[in-house]
Amino acid sequence: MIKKSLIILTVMIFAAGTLFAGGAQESGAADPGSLTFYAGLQEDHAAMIAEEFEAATGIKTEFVRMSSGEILARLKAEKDNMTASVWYGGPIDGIVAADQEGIIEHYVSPEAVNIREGFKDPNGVWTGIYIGYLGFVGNKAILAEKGLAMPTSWADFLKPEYNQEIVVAHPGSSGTAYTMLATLVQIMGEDQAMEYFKKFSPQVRQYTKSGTAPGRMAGLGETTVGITFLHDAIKYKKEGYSDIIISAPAEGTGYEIGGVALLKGGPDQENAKKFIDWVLTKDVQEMGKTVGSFQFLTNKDALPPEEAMPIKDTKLINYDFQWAGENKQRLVERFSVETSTTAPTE
Ligand code: S7P
Repeated sequence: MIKKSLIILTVMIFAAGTLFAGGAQESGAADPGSLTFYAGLQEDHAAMIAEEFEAATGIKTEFVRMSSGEILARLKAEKDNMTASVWYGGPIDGIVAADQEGIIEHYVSPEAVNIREGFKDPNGVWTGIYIGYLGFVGNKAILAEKGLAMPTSWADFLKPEYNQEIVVAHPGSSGTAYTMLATLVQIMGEDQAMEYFKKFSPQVRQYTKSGTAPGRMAGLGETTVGITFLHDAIKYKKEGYSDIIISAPAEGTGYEIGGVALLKGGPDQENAKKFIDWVLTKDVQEMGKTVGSFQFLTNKDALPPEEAMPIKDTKLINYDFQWAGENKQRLVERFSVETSTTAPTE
């Protein structure tokens, strides 16, 4: 009798143990893990995306927002000990430059089939998530007070009346400002563009770290005019800075493809791929406008935000992203030397 009870007890303990082990295994297998991405787009956009991705997948998601030049510098420093797995947002020039350094893991997402031609790298170095046009922002009250017209050409910025009236980011830190630098080199040729910047730089009252700052500063009345991505100026105007006005240069302007890329050697590579696949979808691209991100979108089924319609016919140059990325470091160094400026750290 005792022997029989012992056998039954042993079987029960074993069964319970197996059940428990099974449960633990199940919850272990179900643990979706984590993800860290470096964000080159606006903080509120990155925060919303991190939250939504975590809600959709259970993957614990963190991000660090930096300007493009900062992301590139950080990735170079972390190359042998990567802490992030995805570069999300910011002009792809920076991603192309990172690829030259061997930092990018080429990844062609299955979702890339839904991205419009010309807005994805065939080898998976980057995939486009949005498109933004570079332009000018101004404060109409201050312009009126000073009797100044809103600039409508790159040439306007060299006029004496704009002396110390301009705020722009520095291409050493900012992807926006690098788009400006690469745009003018492509329009004028390198030597002439550098001559332009030598005359332009003394006109500048402040170089900021990020390319979004000039729009906000124009809205706050802290600068008369600035250079920025037009969608950022539209965002600030919509947030209530009603004196903001925008214009685009008559000579034509450059534009960004904001991209996403997988980082070589980063942790959580499978989660990183899931994230990349997810951000390329129509629904996720369309979420941008809920936080005031009014770029044009790259997914062929995604609807562009209404707010971007007034700038849809902006005259664009045929911007060469591969060339811009490959020449980024050299051009930034030359710009800094020719203008005797350095990128601000704050
Ligand atoms: O998210 C808005 C946006 O304009 O921010 C990026 C912009 O270049 C700011 O970054 P920087 O500080 O590097 O200039 C754009 O990619 C994006 O469209």
